[in-house]
Amino acid sequence: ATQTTATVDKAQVKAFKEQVEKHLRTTIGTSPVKASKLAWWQAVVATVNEDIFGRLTDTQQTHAKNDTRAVHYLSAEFLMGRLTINNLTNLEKFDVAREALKEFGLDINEICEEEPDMALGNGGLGRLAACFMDSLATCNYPCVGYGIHYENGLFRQEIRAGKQVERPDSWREYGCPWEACRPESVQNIPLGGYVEKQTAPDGSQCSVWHPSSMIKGVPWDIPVVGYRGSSVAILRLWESRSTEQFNWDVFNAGGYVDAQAEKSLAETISKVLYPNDSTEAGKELRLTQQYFFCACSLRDILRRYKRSHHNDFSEFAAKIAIQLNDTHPTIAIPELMRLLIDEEGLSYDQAWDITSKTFNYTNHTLLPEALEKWPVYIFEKLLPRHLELIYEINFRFLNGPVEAKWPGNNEIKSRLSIIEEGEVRKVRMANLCVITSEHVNGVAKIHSKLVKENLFPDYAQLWPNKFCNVTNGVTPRRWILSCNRGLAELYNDVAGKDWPLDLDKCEVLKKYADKKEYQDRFMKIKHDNKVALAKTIKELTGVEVDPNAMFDVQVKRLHEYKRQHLNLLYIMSLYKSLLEDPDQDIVPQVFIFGAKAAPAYTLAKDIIFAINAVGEKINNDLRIKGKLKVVFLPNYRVSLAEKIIPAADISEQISTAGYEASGTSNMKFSMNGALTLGTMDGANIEIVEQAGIENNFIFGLSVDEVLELKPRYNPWDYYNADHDLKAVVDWLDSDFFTPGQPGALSSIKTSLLNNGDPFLVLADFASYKEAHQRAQKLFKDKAKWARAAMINSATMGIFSSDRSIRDYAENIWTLRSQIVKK
Ligand code: 26W
Repeated sequence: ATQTTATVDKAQVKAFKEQVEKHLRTTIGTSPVKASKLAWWQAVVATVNEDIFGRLTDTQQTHAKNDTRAVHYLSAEFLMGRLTINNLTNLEKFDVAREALKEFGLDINEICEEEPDMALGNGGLGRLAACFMDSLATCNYPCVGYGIHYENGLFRQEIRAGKQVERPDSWREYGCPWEACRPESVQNIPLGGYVEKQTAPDGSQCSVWHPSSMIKGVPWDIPVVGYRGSSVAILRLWESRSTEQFNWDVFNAGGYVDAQAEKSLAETISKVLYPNDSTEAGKELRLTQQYFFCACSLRDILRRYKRSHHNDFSEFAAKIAIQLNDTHPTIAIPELMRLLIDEEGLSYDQAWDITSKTFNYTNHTLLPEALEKWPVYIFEKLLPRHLELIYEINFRFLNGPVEAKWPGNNEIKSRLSIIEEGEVRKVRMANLCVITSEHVNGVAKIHSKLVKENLFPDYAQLWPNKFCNVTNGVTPRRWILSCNRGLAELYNDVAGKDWPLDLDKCEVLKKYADKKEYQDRFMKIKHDNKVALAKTIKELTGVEVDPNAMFDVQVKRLHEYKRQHLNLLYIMSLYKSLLEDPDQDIVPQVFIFGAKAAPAYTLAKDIIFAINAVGEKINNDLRIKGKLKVVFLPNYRVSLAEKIIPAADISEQISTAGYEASGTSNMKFSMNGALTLGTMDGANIEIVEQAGIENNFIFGLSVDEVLELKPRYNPWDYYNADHDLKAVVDWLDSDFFTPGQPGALSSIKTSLLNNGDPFLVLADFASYKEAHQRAQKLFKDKAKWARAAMINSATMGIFSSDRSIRDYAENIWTLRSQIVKK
């Protein structure tokens, strides 16, 4: 966040100053002379909270009074990042706060650096949930976000000798001043034990669950402030604690001490976020986490519903919509069935009628290894009653709709079954979601098509209208207004001040895209952002980079399908050609990476090591005269993204076509005036539909071409046919980049040649190189580049998450926005 030139109301500054000083003394217990930066930050938050909590109460009272339908967004991840600048911005108090702190001799950006990121998510899916909360609040939709109050968020990444080292991230070690504990809404959640079959007097069978333990769920509320304070939504995160009767068996046997020791087990549940963003390890604790937060959330929803409807459940589906953010909260389905049948006394049919009208499911990935399947034996141990209900749902589905459509077809039945037969029988969570949900959506047009046609083709025949698309979006409040104040001011000038609420307004900038004055202003903003990033790069890595060079950025989780190694191979080939001809006239370039690897994903970690090793060599090679730099920024996270994205010239979006469901950083980069160098995958397709393919650098195989090539693909053909490619792949086997350690980078070569190059890196290499040449050529023409960058930024209106949320509200939730009364 940089300076704005807008004049600020003196009286407001004075009032803010007084509030901060008051909180510094009376809330934090210090004084302006001895306060640390952390204390100042805490006092600023306390000041902002005075505004927020009143609006929160207004919002909740309005919705309660009108008994409005609401959406409940269930997500195992919410990657909120920092909240201070965002909340100040949304309350339109940023400039006031900046001036007030300046009068204390403080720099607001420095003070706000004290805030730890709330990194309760892995990547795209978690950040999407956070953008959606911002849009739900801004668009005044009645909603609650439900998730887990992890004690440790995604690990902090350190780079030691080029390698990733994971460190715990205790984001609330010194308390989080935004959250409020709500002891009045604590829940008790049963777990384990066995199911007893009982025969009722009328001869019917019923099941009674005797759980073996009970866990306490403590809710922490984080207010989410809508833009211009329209409404304040709630993010409710559940923390697990032990109950006194945590383990009845042990307790009853007189095991007082043993039972105390077992306390830690209950408290383990919300301890740590699983750092995998693709492979599912099938860990018992992970299923327990999922069940724990879903069970707490459903009880919370039921409690609120019953406040106005008592035991009449006929209105339930009319009042409650639940969105499942991927399959992680699927267990909410049998849990709602169980609550309605076992606790509320409804019949199976009544419960199913309600449940199947309440849930919707968003799919975020086609990667087979990411589709959650839980071994039946884990269910038997932890959730025996839920397993019984899953069997019942499955039995009725297979013998009802499936038998009717495909009589006697056992092959189709085994494909559609919730249960996967095999040595270890498994529960397929995605199948349970599709069978139960009213709507199933993908997250970009191409992805939704693949979900329907390739992932669930049989279900699509059964229920063609169940499947739909909602293309992802990102909040322009955080991703332009808060993080790129220079660009925000430009938009204020050309589009008026309402563009953060209606991003389509930014399209007027297109009219100025040929005007030198505006091109210069646009590129000056970019340059200033690059100067600021260069400073950050120097601080974090010690590497000096020239802000006049082209900043080429790839920041995202490290995964083979995202192909950071394709980028690396290209850098090596560029370096090779510079060594061969150091005087060639190329645009100076800085390649910037940020990426965390799942701790057990060895090849991903090897790629991080390779980027650092190649970077080390290149950055210190005087022969190439600084024309090329490679930096790996450690610990990529939301707050770092806010510094990197506004400074990018090129946005690398180079996944194998068909593998990146949508991508969301691609949207943030374009909004901030970067040109996309990418494949026709995910939302890239829709981005170039808006901005023009001629204003970006598209390369590589298309989805159809990938599907066609894959079965007969042989990476050796490409390796043997392309001299340059062969040379750089072989370079990985030498000790050129890792002196004294030959073979330290060989695993990448092995995966590309001996393991069949599953993501077609070699097949796309030549095309990728050619796209880079186009980018270089355009970068030399400053006016043309500026024009393309401006058109990209100006045409991203549809990628506001407000549009996504309105799509959900209209097509999936049938939810109306509500005006909040003071
Ligand atoms: C191990 C369990 C697991 C599996 C998958 C954890 C997390 C996942 C996520 C689906 C990974 C993820 O974040 N997917 C991304 O979701 C974004 C938001 O829709 C999309 O933009 C990305 O393309 C997709 O990879």
